[in-house]
Amino acid sequence: MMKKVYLAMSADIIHHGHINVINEARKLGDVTVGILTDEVIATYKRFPVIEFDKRKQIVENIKGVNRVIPQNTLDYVPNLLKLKPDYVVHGDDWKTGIQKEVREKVITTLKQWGGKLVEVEYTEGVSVRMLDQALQEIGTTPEIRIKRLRQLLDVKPVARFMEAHNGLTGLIVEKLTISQGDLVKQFDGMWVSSLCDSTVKGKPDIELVDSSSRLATLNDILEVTTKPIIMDGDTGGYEEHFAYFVKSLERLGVSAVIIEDKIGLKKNSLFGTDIKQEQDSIENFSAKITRGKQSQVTEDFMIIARIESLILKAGLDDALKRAHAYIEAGADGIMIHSKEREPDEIFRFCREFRSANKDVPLVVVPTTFNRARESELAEAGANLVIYANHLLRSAYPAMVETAKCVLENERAYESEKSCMPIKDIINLIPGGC
Ligand code: SPV
Ligand code: MG
Repeated sequence: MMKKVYLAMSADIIHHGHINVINEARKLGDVTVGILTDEVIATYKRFPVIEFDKRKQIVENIKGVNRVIPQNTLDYVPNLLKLKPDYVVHGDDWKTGIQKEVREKVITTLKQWGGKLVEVEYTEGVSVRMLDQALQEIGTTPEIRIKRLRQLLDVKPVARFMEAHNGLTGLIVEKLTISQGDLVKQFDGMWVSSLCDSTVKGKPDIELVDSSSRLATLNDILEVTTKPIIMDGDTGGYEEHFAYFVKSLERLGVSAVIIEDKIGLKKNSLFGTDIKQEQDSIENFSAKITRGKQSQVTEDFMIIARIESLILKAGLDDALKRAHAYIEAGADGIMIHSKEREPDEIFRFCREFRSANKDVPLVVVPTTFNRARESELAEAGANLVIYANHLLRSAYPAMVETAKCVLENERAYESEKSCMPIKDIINLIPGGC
């Protein structure tokens, strides 16, 4: 009987290193390839360029591959237990680094039935990381980027967005990755906050920064990034103006706008009831959402309705009633906000909302209830977590400290220890020399 051989890959970018591994595998027997699902790739790497069904089709057509099955976890074990292969084949590049633990589990699992891990010499000169970087440099198009948010929400239990307020912070959110166990973690996209966009311009967060200026900020971020962007649209302004704004955002490739159900001079929600803030009527706000939806050109753009009932102490029932009304009016998602230190009211809203509505994406912004973990928010029913102001809030105190230090010492020498080296700043953005 032919020996059973298993190998796994994401197959998002295929190069001759993969073909080498498959060639070695077919010498050993009947080859099953496990293709990592979109969900796994999006969780441990970045959003796949090619979707699962297409990747499956490509690999099925490679010589030597007998069948393709999905691999639903980074961990091989569930598929190994199903297939009980005689051999697992992999490149020998996973002995160190983030895949080390995955490898060890493969070895111990195979031992149960006398199976063996066969490691093929790593093909020098190709690296998915290198190709990935090249892809990132090519950039993206508005059409591809705009869809990315809906795709993310489809495949990830909870998406993670960080604020960006200029090109540089956009680059941080775009590029920063950290390794933790099996996972490579990164942010899924950017939130263009009205608070941060106003504050960096030295202005209050009261819809004073006009839409041309907000779009200019967006453009700076769009120019140097590829991840999806969610725009903080404040109240959306007049219905008639909102309709134009939606079209502008779509044209640029922004994935979603979030508008909040307040009227009058908008104030930042985190003032809560300390100042006068007024919530819009359900009828008016619903009409604004409907108008926005009617004006959009693509199917992909999302209008997310932000509910201020908890901020304004109007209660959970009011928040839930509004959520259902806004969805009825066409909203593609709901954002629920709170300024409580404890996440209880947010959890309660999420659970109640989810029990009545299984599908509509739910966004939370844990600025004050910052002890709530992403996993807990997801478990309660949230799909998207936004860290709304953290890059700016951490940068400002650092800048003030440096400025103070120069004033105190009447020279810059003492401040150097808190500054990055000149060599690093001039090389930070490639292409400068
Ligand atoms: C923003 O980031 O501008 C927001 C979130 O709208 S909050 O500041 O909490 O209102
Ligand atoms: Mg805002």
